[in-house]
Amino acid sequence: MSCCCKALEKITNPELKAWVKEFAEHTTPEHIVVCDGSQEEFDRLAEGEVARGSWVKLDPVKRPGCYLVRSHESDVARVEKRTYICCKDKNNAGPTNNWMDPTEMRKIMWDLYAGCMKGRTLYVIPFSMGPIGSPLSKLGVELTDSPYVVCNMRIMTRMGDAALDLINKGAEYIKCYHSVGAPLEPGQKDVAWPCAPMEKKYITQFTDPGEEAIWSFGSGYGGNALLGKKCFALRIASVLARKEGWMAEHMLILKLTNPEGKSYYVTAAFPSACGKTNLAMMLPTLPGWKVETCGDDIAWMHVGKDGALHAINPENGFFGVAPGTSKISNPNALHACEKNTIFTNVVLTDDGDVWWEDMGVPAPAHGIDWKGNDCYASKDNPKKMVASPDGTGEPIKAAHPNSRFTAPAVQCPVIAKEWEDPEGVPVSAILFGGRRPSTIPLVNMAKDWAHGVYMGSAAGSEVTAAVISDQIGQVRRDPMAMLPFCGYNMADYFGHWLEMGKKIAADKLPKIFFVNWFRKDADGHFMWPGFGDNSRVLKWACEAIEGKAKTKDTPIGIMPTDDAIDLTGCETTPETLHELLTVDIEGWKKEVAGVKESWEKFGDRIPAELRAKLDEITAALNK
Ligand code: TSX
Ligand code: MN
Repeated sequence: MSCCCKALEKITNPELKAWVKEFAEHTTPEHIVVCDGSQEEFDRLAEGEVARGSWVKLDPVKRPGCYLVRSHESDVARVEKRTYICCKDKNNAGPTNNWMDPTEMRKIMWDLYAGCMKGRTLYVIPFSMGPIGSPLSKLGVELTDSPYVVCNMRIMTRMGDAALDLINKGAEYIKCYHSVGAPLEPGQKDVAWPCAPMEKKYITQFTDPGEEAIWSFGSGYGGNALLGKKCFALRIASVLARKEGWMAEHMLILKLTNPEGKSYYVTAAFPSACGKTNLAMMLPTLPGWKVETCGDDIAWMHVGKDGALHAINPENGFFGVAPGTSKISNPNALHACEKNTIFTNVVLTDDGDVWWEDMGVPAPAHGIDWKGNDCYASKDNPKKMVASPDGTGEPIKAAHPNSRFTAPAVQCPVIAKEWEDPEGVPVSAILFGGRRPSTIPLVNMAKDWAHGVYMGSAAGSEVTAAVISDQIGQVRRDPMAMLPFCGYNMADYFGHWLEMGKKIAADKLPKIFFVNWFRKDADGHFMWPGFGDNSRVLKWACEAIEGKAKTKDTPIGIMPTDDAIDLTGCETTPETLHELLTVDIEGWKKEVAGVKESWEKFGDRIPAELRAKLDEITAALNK
């Protein structure tokens, strides 16, 4: 790099320019590009990756504007072990986060960044989380040496000139540092997916007031590298939200409209593998009901002038798990990724299309699996692929279980017209949930806000295929589905939730529900059909919001009576529904004890008001 003045001329904010120059001088890239966010820029970068043999352009008729990318086999998911919250006081990170002293971490990572962009291009990505210019949006600038990151950020955020304009005019922004950590020596041939070994990977959030920043090194994948998403919109935003009096949550946002035409906005937080994206785009089986999507992963919520809680989706696209996405589970997601989509680690078919497990279409006769190897339709099981050309042998996972589609939100056929409303949508209901094969009923409404916060703190999923077999059947607690994403002490986060309940107008407090689509019977069969039939539960929730639902008061909350859930046209029998709505008192005593145990690591930092809720439920169960 000779002089970067020309490349940086679009940056008129002197502070931003100085920062980019400093990082460029330290990382020594060959070129610097300030990204404008245009389609031409996306096409140029994508075609560059195709030309060098890294990406594959998919069939322009079947998948216009789409690409397939295969990551390195070691770089396929978020790396929680390598994710740190860095603040002066370790207690502010809390017992659920990895912590390191900020000065120590800056030293380690600054050394790693030295010369790390040699032979590469430094891309400057200005972006907005949330609609450009919305009072609820936040700006960031990611510096990266990965064209994959640039192209994904263009889909997942509002990236480019409009965001840079705001920053040039002096708007605040979060500095996001990223490198794949794979410098190129002169003449050295690049690999398809550059990244660093695990022990050099770091995903770091600096969270002390005024020092909020993200430093990421060594990984090019998803949440490790697309820094607007988990690092900014959840970890950093949760810290800013507490400071500024709002909420940054791991929640979908949906718009539900009843047959009378009345709409409700619902947010929902579930641990991974509970089908959040599916619920966000659901096709209700109840006639006349409609679900439209505002977001599938993150909600930023503020108390509006009207006293109600307003939610915006800070993202611009979906970074969805591909396997399991089918015409049955989520036809709208399939439509969203028909064009202009980046597929990562799925199967490439011979006709230039993609395939993954449980896509709902038979496996292709031949394909290239996520590792780049040939794979073949299984003779025994047309839904699976095998490594052997004769179609025999054990099925393989031809698409990686964490393979993804990155698709623009506007391509979702049921995107709500309000999804980009700069004021956000007023939230009427908040759902928590998890995969709980026993004990937890189909639906249960909190008696008040604090009880709802208790419910959120108790969320989690039962461990199914744990490596450690003695964990099977245990609940892995994932409070508010924020365990990997809360940027500060989770006990303080519960306290912030309680505080927010006091800021929202009493008559506009969202009702809080705990749902469980995953109850199993003695034979291990799912008892609730789930998917579009979840609209039956949402219908009851709307009636409860209106104060018109048939309810029963129970020790654990307010539940539907057996006849309160509309089963018209549903395969579920009244007997099964009765079981799904029965409180298992003994099971619940164990459940509450489990929640209490999960709080132990927080010591006396758990808010007294929350402890009181647990004691209240315990007392009611023992009556
Ligand atoms: O996404 C799911 N949802 C929410 C949908 C709006 N899934 C998939 C979870 C993995 C990401 C579900 N799986 C749901 C659900 O409500 N419920 C279940 C469990 C289940 C699976 C299959 C059937 C019934 C329930 N039935 C048949 O396979 C025929
Ligand atoms: Mn998520």
